[in-house]
Amino acid sequence: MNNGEVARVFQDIADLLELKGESVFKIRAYQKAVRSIENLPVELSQLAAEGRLREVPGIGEAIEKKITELLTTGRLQYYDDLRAEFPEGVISLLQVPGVGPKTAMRLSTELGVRSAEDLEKAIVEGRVAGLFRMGDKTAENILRGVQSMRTKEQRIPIGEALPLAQEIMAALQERVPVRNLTPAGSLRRFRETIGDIDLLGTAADSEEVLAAFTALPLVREVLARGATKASIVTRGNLQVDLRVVPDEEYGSLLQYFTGSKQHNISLRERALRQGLSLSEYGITVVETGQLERYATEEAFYSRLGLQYIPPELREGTNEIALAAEHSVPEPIGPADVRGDLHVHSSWSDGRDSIEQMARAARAMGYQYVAITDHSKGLGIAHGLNEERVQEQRAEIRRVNEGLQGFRVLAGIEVDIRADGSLDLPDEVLAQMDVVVAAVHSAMGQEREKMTRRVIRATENPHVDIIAHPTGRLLGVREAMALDMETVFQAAARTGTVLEINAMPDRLDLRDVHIFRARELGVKLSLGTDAHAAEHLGLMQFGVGTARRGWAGAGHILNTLPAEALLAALKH
Ligand code: DGT
Ligand code: CA
Ligand code: CA
Repeated sequence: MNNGEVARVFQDIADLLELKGESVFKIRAYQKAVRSIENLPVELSQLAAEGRLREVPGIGEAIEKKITELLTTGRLQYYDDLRAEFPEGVISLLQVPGVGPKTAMRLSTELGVRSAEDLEKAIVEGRVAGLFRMGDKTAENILRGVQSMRTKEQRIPIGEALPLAQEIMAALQERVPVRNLTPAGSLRRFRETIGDIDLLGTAADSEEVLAAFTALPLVREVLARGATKASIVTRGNLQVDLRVVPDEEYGSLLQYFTGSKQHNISLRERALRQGLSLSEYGITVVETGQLERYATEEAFYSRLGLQYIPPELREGTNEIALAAEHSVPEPIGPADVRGDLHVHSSWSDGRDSIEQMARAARAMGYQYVAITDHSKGLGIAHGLNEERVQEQRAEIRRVNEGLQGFRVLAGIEVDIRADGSLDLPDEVLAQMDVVVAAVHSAMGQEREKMTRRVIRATENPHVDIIAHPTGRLLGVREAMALDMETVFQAAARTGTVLEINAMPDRLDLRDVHIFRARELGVKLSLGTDAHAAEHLGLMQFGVGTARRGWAGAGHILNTLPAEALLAALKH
């Protein structure tokens, strides 16, 4: 069983305990374990083998036992017994927004509903409305929940969601006067995949904005439209929610709908201890019932005695405790990046010339760019052999002469062969400004072999950076079997930099890896892996991911000026 499967089991257990009406305390313990496991950069099986499960926050003796049983037998007696107490499918009903434990039990026992599809059918046939005193309205809410769940089932990569959100915002701005239009939800937090797009804005006339929104050409279906919010489904089958309020309420609204849900729950618990209650409308003083509205998030957090928390950090780990001590770390921002360290040209499989890539990088405000074309082993990518590397270096010298205040670094993306040796001789690598090494073949090797292979590459004195270290492609290819903890240790020991690849289908290292690598003192870099000039702008996805890993400018090598960067590399 992998971590995701184990987390799933504990999530089910938490849900079933909720159905059973067990103590919040007990339920929380499982939820905490779920979050902890989901964010774990190492496989549980590995920790179990090393007897280190208890080091994971949220894993105590009881949960350790259950994990061990799951890992060794693939089953859990406690889970099976618990499930047997409830009708089949009742857990899946709990996943539907708007369906709580009581409703789920009634739907299941009284109507025999077993799944979200069953539920939708029962609503349409009017059977659900008959079940509740509130009648139609409750059924309608649940139906919306089922529909929103259906579109959310396929999460889309942020690389698709962000441009779509930008397109919608631009179209809206063309049509109606709307201010402060911005993404909220997982998109603002820069999660790698997005369930639905949440947009917020302010306007004097919110109805006018919502009318324009629901009439946009890309709308396939309008799910709901009220005075301050509307939900649509796009032709691409993605749900988009828009909320529009007056300026004075913007901060409260933005805070609430940025989430994450877990962050908001923790925040609400803290507020309650201060006699305050939180909602999308603002902060209510419980004693007096007085509602305070907030125009900015800064003012909102400040009212709770907290430092402002950047959206990418709002995942409900320990950001609130740090904000209370005013010690939330300052994450890296887009303006901190001074150059791109992973860029291809038409010398291998890129589209544009070295000069075109350099000029585009300079236009972005960068001070340098590393041209890192593939090495010869990658035949399909027209990888460079020894002679072409020399010719390319001459071309880079020529381009540099024509560019003032900007530097093209002579790099290479050298292939790490199946045995961990490199595809170009050390003498050639020694001449380069930047050597990026990466695995492109035999990606199915078993864990130990793959780990040894990558570590061998880090031990090469010329290898500065390991690119896209895990090789995963979002929704296409799983990460290679790698013992990341050992890779991080090797990188720290050898002074090898690990890349945060900014291509939105890679985002590799990913957020939790960045977090752990940083803790172990690993140096990191950002690279877009651009194969054309317009890809240089993908850096924003790398920066967002770095922020989710709590990386500051000081953790990322290419926030340094060129000379300092070269001095910080291995050779
Ligand atoms: P997604 O859409 O699955 O990628 O993730 P989010 O985080 O965008 O979630 P979404 O769209 O369901 O809701 C947007 C935000 O609204 C969420 O991050 C926090 C807030 N929110 C939603 N449901 C709840 C809730 O039940 N309680 C609280 N406190 N906040 C919620
Ligand atoms: Ca969302
Ligand atoms: Ca939403």
